[in-house]
Amino acid sequence: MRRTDIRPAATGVPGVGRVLVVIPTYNEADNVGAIVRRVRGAAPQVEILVADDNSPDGTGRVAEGLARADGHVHVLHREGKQGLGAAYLAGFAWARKRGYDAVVEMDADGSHAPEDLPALLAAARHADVVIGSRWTRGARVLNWPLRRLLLSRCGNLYARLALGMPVADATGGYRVYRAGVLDAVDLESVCSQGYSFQVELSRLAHRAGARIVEVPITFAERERGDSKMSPLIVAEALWRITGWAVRDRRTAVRQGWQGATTGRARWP
Ligand SMILES: Nc1nc2c(ncn2[C@@H]2O[C@H](COP(=O)(O)OP(=O)(O)OP(=O)(O)O)[C@@H](O)[C@H]2O)c(=O)[nH]1
Ligand SMILES: [Mg+2]
Repeated sequence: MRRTDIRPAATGVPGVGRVLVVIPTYNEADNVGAIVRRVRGAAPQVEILVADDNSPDGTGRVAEGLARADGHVHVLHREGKQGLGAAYLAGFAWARKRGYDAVVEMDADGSHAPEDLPALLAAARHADVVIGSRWTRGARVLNWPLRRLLLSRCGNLYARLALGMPVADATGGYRVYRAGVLDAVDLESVCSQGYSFQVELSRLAHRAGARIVEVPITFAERERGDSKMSPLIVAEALWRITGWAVRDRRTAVRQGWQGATTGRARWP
């Protein structure tokens, strides 16, 4: 395949800078081409990194073809399936090493509409973290079975109450992180593998004093390929959120309530 565009995204996104959309993939060969094309169409200034965990269905090879044809597309080949959290951390490290000003998280399966990306990037001009939210006014969730709706609503309610974060969709995985917030939080301390990765990053950003805003999105159930969602992933989220809540309360008691509520830092 011929590379049609080898120019770097010189100007980036006004008010935000150079943006890298990280798309983690595991067995998404039927989806990766469409999502990359849609991102390129919706936000031509951004670059894309497909972070593939050596998918047995050949997603990595498909992504290589896309990268050969388009200089805005890159591929990170990882050795094997290590979970969503590990793939994102590797993508963040890749972006920080190359000096991107913002990193976007986006699923490969089409649930996160690239057409919503300009609205998220516009909000990022005045925020450190932008969450594409399924649970704020104006959002739509299409074709999700009742059990998934309930799981997401209950999971978010629990996360909000347990961790005291003013975030409606702390489990959502469609986000923009400005580089400053990624530098400010201790990414080395992140231990989540599945869904709880999103909650853990929300918590770390909130505790660092980040400005977090939520933008309503249209979220749609995947049409092709298999979900990697499992009871183990749900269980991990439950026990990690509970563990952080217990730890936060112990710390608050140790420091005294006053100190704990006024002690949040913000980087320069
Ligand atoms: N690199 C990598 N990507 C992963 C891994 N697990 C999931 N993904 C990707 O992460 C994204 C989200 O995974 P999904 O299976 O869609 O999970 P989900 O959206 O919670 O589940 P569904 O609602 O059923 O689609 C997709 O792009 C997956 O291919 C992993 O272990 N490694
Ligand atoms: Mg999905």
